[in-house]
Parts: sequence; structure tokens; C-alpha cells
Amino acid sequence: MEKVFGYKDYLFKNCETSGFCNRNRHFANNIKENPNYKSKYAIDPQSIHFKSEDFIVNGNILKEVEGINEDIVLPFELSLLDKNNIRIKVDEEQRKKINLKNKLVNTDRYNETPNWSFQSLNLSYENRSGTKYDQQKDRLVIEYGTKGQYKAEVLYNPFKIIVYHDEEIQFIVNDRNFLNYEHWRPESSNAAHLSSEESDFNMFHDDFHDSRNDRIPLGPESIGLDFTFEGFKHVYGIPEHADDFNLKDTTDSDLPYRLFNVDIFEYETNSRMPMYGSIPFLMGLKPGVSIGLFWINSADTFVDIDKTSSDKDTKTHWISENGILDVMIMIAENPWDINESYGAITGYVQLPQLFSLGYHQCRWNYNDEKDVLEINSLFDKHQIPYDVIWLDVEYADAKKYFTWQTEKFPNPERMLAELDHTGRNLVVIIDTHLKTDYHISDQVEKERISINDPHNNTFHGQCWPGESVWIDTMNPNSQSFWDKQFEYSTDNEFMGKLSTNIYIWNDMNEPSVFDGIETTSPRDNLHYGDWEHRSVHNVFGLTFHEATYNSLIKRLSTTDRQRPFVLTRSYFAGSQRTAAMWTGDNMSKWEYLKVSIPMLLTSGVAGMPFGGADVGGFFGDPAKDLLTRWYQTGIWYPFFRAHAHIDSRRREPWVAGDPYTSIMRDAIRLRYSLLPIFYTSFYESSISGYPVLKPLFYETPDNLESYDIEDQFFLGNSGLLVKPVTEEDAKHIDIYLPDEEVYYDYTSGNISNTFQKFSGPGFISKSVELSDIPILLKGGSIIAKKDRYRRSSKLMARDPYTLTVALGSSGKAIGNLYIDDGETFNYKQGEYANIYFTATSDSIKGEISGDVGYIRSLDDIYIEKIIVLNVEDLSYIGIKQDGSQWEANFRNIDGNLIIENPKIKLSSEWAIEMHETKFTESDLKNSKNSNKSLKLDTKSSSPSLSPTAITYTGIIALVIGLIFYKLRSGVRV
Ligand code: NBV
Repeated sequence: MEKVFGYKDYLFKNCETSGFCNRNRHFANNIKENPNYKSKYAIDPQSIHFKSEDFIVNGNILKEVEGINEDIVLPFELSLLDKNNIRIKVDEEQRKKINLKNKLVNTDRYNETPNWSFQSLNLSYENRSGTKYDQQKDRLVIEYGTKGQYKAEVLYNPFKIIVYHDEEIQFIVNDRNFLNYEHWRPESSNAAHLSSEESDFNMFHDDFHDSRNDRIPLGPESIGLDFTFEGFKHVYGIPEHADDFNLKDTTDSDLPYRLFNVDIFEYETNSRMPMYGSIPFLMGLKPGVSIGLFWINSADTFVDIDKTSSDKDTKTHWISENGILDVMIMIAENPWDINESYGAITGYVQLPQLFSLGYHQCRWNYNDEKDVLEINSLFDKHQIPYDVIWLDVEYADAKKYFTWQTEKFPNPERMLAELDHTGRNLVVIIDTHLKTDYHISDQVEKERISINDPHNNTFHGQCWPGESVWIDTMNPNSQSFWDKQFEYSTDNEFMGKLSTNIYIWNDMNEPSVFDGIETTSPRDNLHYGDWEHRSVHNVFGLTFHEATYNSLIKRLSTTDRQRPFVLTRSYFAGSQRTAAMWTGDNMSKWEYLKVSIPMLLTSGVAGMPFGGADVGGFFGDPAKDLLTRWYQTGIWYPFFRAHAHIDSRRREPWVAGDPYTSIMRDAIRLRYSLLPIFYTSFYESSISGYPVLKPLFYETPDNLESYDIEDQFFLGNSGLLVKPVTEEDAKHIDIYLPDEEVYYDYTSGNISNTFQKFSGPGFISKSVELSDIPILLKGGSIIAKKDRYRRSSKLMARDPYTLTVALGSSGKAIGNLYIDDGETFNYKQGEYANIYFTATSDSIKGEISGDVGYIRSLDDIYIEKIIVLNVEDLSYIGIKQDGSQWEANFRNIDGNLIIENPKIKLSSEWAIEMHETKFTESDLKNSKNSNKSLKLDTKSSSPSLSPTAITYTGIIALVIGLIFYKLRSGVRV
């Protein structure tokens, strides 16, 4: 049968048309078909040496090659790292000897991916008594883990690593002998160096299209390796793909999951096609054990997933075009510990400025200053809050970044001041390509900081502005050049004089090259260090947005030290430290709305929680109901931005008219009221790596049924469980409750909320109107919101809080609120506060810990309302704070309690007691005695906490906080 190629098949390689993937699959298939296959790779036991103090084992893997006498020597290093990470690196000895005439290319295997991806190269191992090394005749056995519960057996012949938890096999490296390390060989000796199971497909030239740009100067140098997850049927991660959350079997397809950052035009859903970003990190999950696999490689990579050849295991096969073999294996008893381990290597998300968690209004393009300011005031007219307006490529003169089209934007300073008036910000786009014949690109060329062609001359290609050059942000000299363009100084004509409410969007940094094969840079282009582009392709985008971040840090350090905000389209492992991402050019169709949820769950699992999708869809004009449903979904994206293509009609929330506009307004306002929860979740993520949009299994890692839910999520650790409606004309919706806890209906919309109680595990069915966003609040949670409408998040800073207390089936509830100035790095010097709430059926308490001065500055912030769900009719409620006591005003509606204006300050400890009778003098005395940490000044109404008292209170609060994290993470303590 003739093969029909789709449009995308034609533009982008699949495994068949990619030389190295084709060869590795061929190799693996031959081995699968030959049960007597004997692996060619073995560790030479004589070569093993061991530095016990460093927990590093060195040695050689030998590769036997048919037709030549000497084995290929592959030196390896196996190290034990903190948080139960094991790393194995394998290089190729003979690379140092390669002598290519007239070739400018670096002939080593690329080993610098960690320099960009890791937070620090100083990885340590804290010795524990549980760690043991035992060198045996045929293997090396390493016991590790806090209780010595993990074991890795390194088998010599054939080479394998078997990882155990409590003596049970969990994970096997090279289980199926797919290890394939294509060693260097000159083109002339090609045939002599081939083993019978290998293929010579496209080894020295690439015939995809005519691949006119790729000469493959170093010939075949791919690496392939298989990993078996024993007893795991669920594996997640390896973004970015517009596909299911739980990864699919790929064995029958031409296309394994591909990691290759590309500007993929009109991407398809339900696809393993490569997209703009890639994170080679995969998490395997089963009750009791989670495994993280980090394939540290920035070259073009394919991952085959085999779920069919065994009914209990998942087998994976990883194939990269080149680079050293560098793999980190993480093991833990739950998924969140894996996030912590992965984040300890690549870093946690930076704590974003609060404004960047608000609503972003973007389109390609807001045409001029008048347009921008009109949109700005229309938000106020329609009483819709927003924080950021965006300018796409048309603001710049002839798409020359770092310029303004002066007729359209005559006075950016004035425009920014006007936005600043209501606490709003501007984001402008700066791409990687720089138009030629313009002083910026001229300088890039002159200073030799461009991406170069194979002859080491500046590479020229086509992009938006026409002929362009690309700055090489892998070159250390690029940073100071880049800094100059963002400098806060009168010498900088572009943004030097502008106030600090301007931030940056980095687009097209895959990099997108219109006339390049697969719309990107030719693979034999050269970067700093004479590395070929093929080696660094997937990490290049990260180096670009990181350079922008660093420049903004410098700019802002001369002002108020605000944290930078950078949005990037291309990303890699480690991007979370400096940028937010979005899922690129989606379409105004229901299926794209739907897939946005598994896509963002995936990037959260892979350590990149600050993500969003274009609300409304980039290409096309969404129908009004689709747009409305997209807003109701988008308010949950950690990064919440509406965006639209230049050819689409205007669709700001007021354009559709009522009832749609009112519903979208309600949704956006709901996002704003939940900002304290989003911010707290980001804070938690910034110190632990936990996802903000949290998959259900983080709450119930023992419930296998929850592993397959990809259209619901929790908002961080808040207890809010959401299932946005993503089906057209939905009349009802089935929601999965993952555990036995009570869940209160928290649906936002026109239906008056009765906080009806449900419990699981299992599905419940609810009818829905267009105005409804199905939300449940898990029993045991206390959430803190801000319910007053303001024009922007900045204007909400001093607003009072509303608490909702949802008592759990045990009759208790807990909650956490993190606050700081929301803008600067002062929190790193301790200027923040953590507030812990606890409740039982007859009491609610608040405790605060943190910096004394900062806590004092919160003195004018109050709790204006407390809603307690599911309590008996009470006759009296008393409040105590700062040595005073007073009676609360409350109402009881349908079995829920509403305490109006309790006059509680956030800045000191307080307690509510829900008695049948009033407080007595002795109640008050007892309460004072029971809390020695507070020096209550009964004469004054302001709190007078001594610094030591706050520290003491802080310790108590921290302990409560810790218990809270563990509870929320599913561990019952
Ligand atoms: O800069 C224009 C667009 C931008 O609006 C979009 O968000 C990016 O993903 N950009 C791509 C360039 C190409 C659009 C077809």
C-alpha cells in the first residue's frame, strides 16, 4: 500500500526518515527478533576504580565491534547524589584522537548540557549510614536511601543496572540490550565497522528533503538505551506534545515521542510530533514507588514507549542524535519526592511577581498607543481586572527588535506611565532573529557573537523581518551585549528611559528559521566552542531566555529590584528557573481547549509549572461559547493569557456581549479572588518543585484509578478540585473524587451555591449551565481569598481576606497563606510571612510566622469574612486576639456559618471559639496561660509581639506547616 504522508510528515522527520532514529529502531528490532542475541557491551571489571569519599565509581564499558580487533573504550562514571539520585555518564575515549582536516567543528561528544540545564554543577552526596558498596565478581552492588531501602546492582556482562526498592526490582537500565553507542569512524571505513544488527541508513548524509544544509561532518554518533519500569503502567512527562497525560504506546507508530524544539505551524492534537519545548524527564508511577528518569541530552531525541509487550511493565527506548550518554535515575516512594529530587538538580520555579499571576491581555497586535490605552480603559469600563497588556512584533520598526515604530508609539514613556497609574504592566516581544542591515545585527556580526555557518562565518537565514542573523547566547560575550539593550540608562534609546513596568516575551527561540530544514537552524551550524548546532539544539532556547532574564535582573537592580518576568516559547530542563512558557500557536477549537489541560499537567510534572495556553486559541475566531469556556478553563492556568492571531477578529471579553461577557468577567474575577492561593502555591513550588496545577495522583498516590484522570486537577495544596467544562454544549459533567474525604460543591456560577456534600472515591454527576465552573473544595481545607473587585492585582495589596473553612470527615481543617511584597527579591532576605489556619468543629485559629518588621507592615490587613461549611446551628461565637475578646456577628445559612466582619487582623495570632455560651474571664486567662509565646498587651489594641515571641510562634507555625504539607501531599501523619 502506498504510504500517504500528511502535511506535517512532510515537514518534520519521523523515526523512519530520521537517520539516527531509523538506525536505532532497526538495531532494537533486530535484537528483539533474535532471542540469542549477545550484547556487545560489557564493563571491564579490571577498569573499575572507586573513590569512596566521593561516592563515584569509574571504569570502562567495552564495545565489541565486528571486523575490528580492538574494542571501543567507553569510560563511565557512576555517582551517587543527594536525594537518592544515581547518575551514569558514558563518554567515548577515542574522540580526543579525531583529527579532521579543514573542519572547524569540535570533535568531542557534547557534554555541556548540564552547564545550562543544572542549577549548579556542584552535586553532592551526603553520606548516610545506609549507604554501602559491595564489589562482587560479576557486579557492583550499591545500597542507599535513608533506610538503605534502595539498591542498585551494576552488572558487568552484559552491562545493566537493576534498581530495587525493598528488595523488589523496580527499574532496569539496558534490560533489552538496546544500548547502542555509535562510535566514531571515518566515512571510508563505514562498512567494516558495522555489526550485523546495525544499519547504515543516512550515516554520513541526510536525505530528508534533500537536507541540503546538513553535512554530518562527524558521521554517525547517536546513543540509544532502553529502560524498563517494572510493574509500572503509568509514565508521564517528556513535554512538549499535544497529547494525553499518561504517555501512550508508540511501538506501532512511525513516530515515537520526539523531543526537538521546532516552530510547529498549526500543530495537531493527539500527536507525538515535536513542539516548541522539550524536557527529557519522565516519571513512572505506581503505588508505593515513583521513578524519575532524566536523560541529560540536548540533541534531537526520540522516546519509544512500549506498554504492549508486557501486561505489567512499561518499557522505554531513548535515542539521541549525539552527545555523551548522561542519565540520572531518581527513586522515591511518592511523586512529590521525585519533583524535589529533579528540582534539586535543575532548580525550582522562580517565585513570579504577583502581577504575572493576574490576567494578561495579548493579541497580535495592539496597533498603537491609542489602541493600547483604549483597551486599558475598556477593562475599567467593563469592570474586568487585568494586569498586563502585550505588544507583539508590529510595535517594532520593520520588526527590528529594540526599536519602536515611532508614528504608532510616539511616547512609550507616557503609555507606560498611564498603565502604571492602575498598577498595570506592558510586555513587549523580543525574538532571537535580528534583521540584517541594522546596527544591532551589524554589531552581533562584528563582535562575533552570532550563530555561525560551518565555515565559521555569521549564519544568515530568513525569518519575520526577512534576512536575519541569530545571536548566539551560548557565547559568554553575548550577555554583556544583550544587557546593553535592556539597560536602565538614558543611553539606551529603546527602553532605557522607561519606567520598570515593562517586561519581555521571547518568541521564536527554537530557533525558528523559515528557510531551514524543519524550520530551524541547520544542524551543522556552529555555536561558541565550535559545537555543532545538532548538539545544543534543544537547550538553545533556554540560553536565550536566560540571557534575557539576566539582563532584566541587571536592569531592575538599578531600580526597585523587582523580579524579572520573561515568557518563552522554547524551553528545556531548567527553564523553570527564569521563564514562564506557553503552548504556542493553538487553534480556536474545542479539542485545543481540552488538550491544554493534559499539556499543562505534563509540564508541571516535568518541573515547569509556570505555563499556560493561548486563551481563545491563536488561529481562528472562537464561537462565543467556546471563548467563554476557554476563559473558565484559562483562569486555572498558572500563566493566564488571552492571545490571538493578527487575522482573527477582536475578542476581548466585552466583545461577545452578555451573557458571555458577564460570565467571562465572573471567571476573571474568580481568578483574582484566588490570587492569594495561586501565589501560595507558587511559593510552595519554588521551594519544592511541586506542580501548581496538581494532578489528582499527588493527592492519592495509592489510588490507581486517579492516575488516568487528565481533565481535572487540584490547585496546588489548597484542596480546590476543578474540572473545567471543555465539551461543546455540555449539559452535565462527571467529576472524579479520588478519595473518601468529603468534598463540598464549590461551583462558581449562577446556581446559588449550597456547598452540597459528596464523597468518593468514584464519579459524581452534576448538571451544568454555561455559567458554571465545576469546583469542589476538599474537606480538611481552609482557603484564603480576596473577594473585592479591583482593577489590577497591585491595587488589591491591602485588601481584606475571606476564609472558607471546609471541615473534613475527621472534623478538622488546615490551610496556609504565604505573603510577601509580591514584587522584589526582599523575600529572600526573610521579608515574608506564612500564616497557618487550623480549625475543628468548635474553634478556628490563625498563626503567623516570619519577619517581625514585615509582619508589622501587615497591621492594616484584616479578615473580613469567614465561611464555615457544615456546622451545627450555633448561638454564640467569640473571637480573641491581642488580649481582647469580642462577640462575632454571624448568620447560619443552610447549615453553613457566615461570620461577617470578624475584625480579625492578619498580623497576630487569633482564635475563634464556637461555644454555646459566652467567654468567661477564666476562658481568657486559660488561653493566655496556654500560649506563653504571646506577650499580650491588654491596654493597647495593637499587637506587641517581641522578636523572640515571633520566632517561637514561628517554630510552632512551621511545625504545623510541615504537617500541613505532608497531609496535603497525601501522607497521613
Ligand atoms: O509574533 C507573532 C507570533 C506570535 O503572536 C505567536 O504567539 C507566536 O507563537 N509568532 C508566533 C510568530 C508567528 C506566527 C504565525
